[in-house]
Amino acid sequence: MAIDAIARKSDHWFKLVDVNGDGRIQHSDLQALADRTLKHFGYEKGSAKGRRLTEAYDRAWVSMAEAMDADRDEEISKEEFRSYMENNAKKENAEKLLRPVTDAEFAAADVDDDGLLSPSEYAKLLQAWGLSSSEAEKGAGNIDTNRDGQISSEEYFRACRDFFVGELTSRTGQVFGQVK
Ligand SMILES: [Ca+2]
Ligand SMILES: [Ca+2]
Ligand SMILES: [Ca+2]
Repeated sequence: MAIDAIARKSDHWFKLVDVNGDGRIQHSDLQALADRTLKHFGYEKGSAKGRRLTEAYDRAWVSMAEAMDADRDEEISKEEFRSYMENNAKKENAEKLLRPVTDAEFAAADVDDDGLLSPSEYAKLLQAWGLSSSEAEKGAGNIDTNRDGQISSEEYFRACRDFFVGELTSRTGQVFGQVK
């Protein structure tokens, strides 16, 4: 994939996750993102969905630090993240690294517990991450690959995976809002 496309995707995602806006990703950014998501959906931290999301993000931080924090300063810089995306983001690793996170996010967003995300449930998840409702709606339409009007956990996982390891297309470029 073109280096430019990877840099654009990396920087887009980075900005969403760098909650405190200091240009680096720390464990506290992921904790803040989990807290914000739970608050947005109205779950207590100690609820089943709350614990699941918090634990998934805590584990994600450990995996991310291991894979990306090259200088071991407990922070992931933009450069470290880009370098990971350029050199090490592989489809075959996505199942192990990403699935626990996407499943926990999916469960949090599946408000009516029917095992599927409606476009509005999905949009609510993206809004929790700071995206506008129109961006969120666009994202939902692109992830629903079988066009049944609902997002399955598999569709959600694949969309996130393809965002990280796939080509930058009109589908993958909108999973977390439009990549500029
Ligand atoms: Ca930060
Ligand atoms: Ca670092
Ligand atoms: Ca649902």
